[in-house]
Amino acid sequence: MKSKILIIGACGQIGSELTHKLREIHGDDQVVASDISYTNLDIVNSGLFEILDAQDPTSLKVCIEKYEINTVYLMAAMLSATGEKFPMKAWDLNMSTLFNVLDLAKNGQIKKIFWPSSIAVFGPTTPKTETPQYTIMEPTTVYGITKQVGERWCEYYFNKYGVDVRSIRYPGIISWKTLPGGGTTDYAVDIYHKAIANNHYDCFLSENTELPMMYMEDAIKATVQIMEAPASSIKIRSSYNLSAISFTPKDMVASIKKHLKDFTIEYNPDFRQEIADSWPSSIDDQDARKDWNWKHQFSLDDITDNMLTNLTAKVSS
Ligand code: AKB
Repeated sequence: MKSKILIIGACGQIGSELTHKLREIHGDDQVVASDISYTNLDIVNSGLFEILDAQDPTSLKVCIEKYEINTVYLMAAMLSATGEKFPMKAWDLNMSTLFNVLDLAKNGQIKKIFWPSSIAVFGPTTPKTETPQYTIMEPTTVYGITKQVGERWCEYYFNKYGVDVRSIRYPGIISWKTLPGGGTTDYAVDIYHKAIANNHYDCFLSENTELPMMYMEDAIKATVQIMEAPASSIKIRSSYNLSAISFTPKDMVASIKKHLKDFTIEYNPDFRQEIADSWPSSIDDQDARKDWNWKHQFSLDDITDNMLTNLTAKVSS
């Protein structure tokens, strides 16, 4: 089957880099990017683009039929920090878009779906280190609840209707091209921007808060890998644990100081500290490594090198 792809939420942090990667792999005419507004002109102007509100099932169906789409990457979501400010909006957005896509697949109009879950499915009662694939999951954020419920529905649609839906639990993702928005792990991107601009960062998490993180290139690699794997290798149809590295804000400071020795930081934890404290500090992802050969590449120092080099070049151009 030749993939004809729709990316929902293509202007966002992960959606935008995924769009470029999928266009590179499948060709520009095979990949339709979509979002609710023209927030990322690089994506809007670099190939097929549609304004699409995937909360509206009719608009979604029209778009799928117009381009004869058979594969959907549903990257639109309200993340953990913003979700706590707008709980019902987060619930509506995260759940309705998922149901709209799953139902089109149930009716045979879509053949394959990628839907991202998150480490936010875990909660304070989950084992904190090397969190296993199958464990206690009592998320305390609205975002985490939507991801946990979404996982159950993905598995249900696979078991009952044979829908080929694939998912990974992303950790915090670090990238320089597009800013993340509304997440608890966003500090790990912002710190590089502020290091270059001011040589100083006011951090909203405390210095020893350890969270699972990953560089964008690794996240895109995992996403492409799980979607390209034969259906028979995808043994988990809720969502796979996925891990690269774990670090604290203090570790980041040490890494940044190797390049900017006068860099300073101040810690002023806000409401996001409680969210971060409820999440694991490291993840056991042996199923992903075994089932579809997942392997990460970037260490914290690799990420720091890449972020500082690319952001500095971006600022000066
Ligand atoms: C967030 O911080 O909300 C996200 C996530 C871990 O899913 N980056």
